[in-house]
Amino acid sequence: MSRRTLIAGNWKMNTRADSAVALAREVAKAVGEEPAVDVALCPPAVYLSAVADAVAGTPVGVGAQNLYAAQDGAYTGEVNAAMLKDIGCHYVILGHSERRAILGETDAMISEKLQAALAGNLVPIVCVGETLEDREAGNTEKVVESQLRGSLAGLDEVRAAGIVIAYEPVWAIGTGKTASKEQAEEVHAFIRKLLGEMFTPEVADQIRIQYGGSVKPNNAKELLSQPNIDGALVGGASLKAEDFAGIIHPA
Ligand code: G2H
Repeated sequence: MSRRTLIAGNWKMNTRADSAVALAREVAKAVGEEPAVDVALCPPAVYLSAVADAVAGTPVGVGAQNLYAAQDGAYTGEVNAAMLKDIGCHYVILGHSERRAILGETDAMISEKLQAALAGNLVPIVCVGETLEDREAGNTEKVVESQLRGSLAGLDEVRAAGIVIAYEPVWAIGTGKTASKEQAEEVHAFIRKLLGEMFTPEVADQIRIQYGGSVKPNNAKELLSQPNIDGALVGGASLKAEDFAGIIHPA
């Protein structure tokens, strides 16, 4: 099974209206008309519309960094899947470790968001990953398994095939420390095996598993060459078009 690589830029809480549009245009230009990989930009929610307009007609997709799992109603400050779809989103990042740690998102909340994303025809990018403490205690697989089983609870096989998983070891996020290609591949292979048990091996074979955590132009190629690494979720290096382009088209 050949899975198409997905490189997504998670801008987190960065950029302003003008710099977001300028960055999106620069990325679209660098990506070209027929990239060999799928590319997505995930700006802050307030700039999604402007970024979607800036990349309209190009192969660059747009994704949100979060959603709220309810339909319209009295949920002050929240944005739902239908609204994201309405303004041109194709993807949505769910359960990023920063939201888990800072905003208290639980696997149960992420599984509700996942159902809402799929019902709204968005492609969810579900993030999992262990802390340094978990890794040093030898609990990486246990933690990742528990996050995956919890976050994907209630998901059926048909829909599972279309989701994206992002493995992001928390100790490698924004720290400049990247998992080695061997460390990353080991966990990606474990995730694929687990997905095979949760769904079927055929479904697991279709699910794209991105790596995230200090991905840069100088380490992207070796990470992306691993058999179970199907893309990257890029934070810091997605904020400069040149660096992001260097990950999309590794030298
Ligand atoms: C991990 C990643 C993007 P960075 O959070 O999701 O960020 O590449 O800055 O480590």
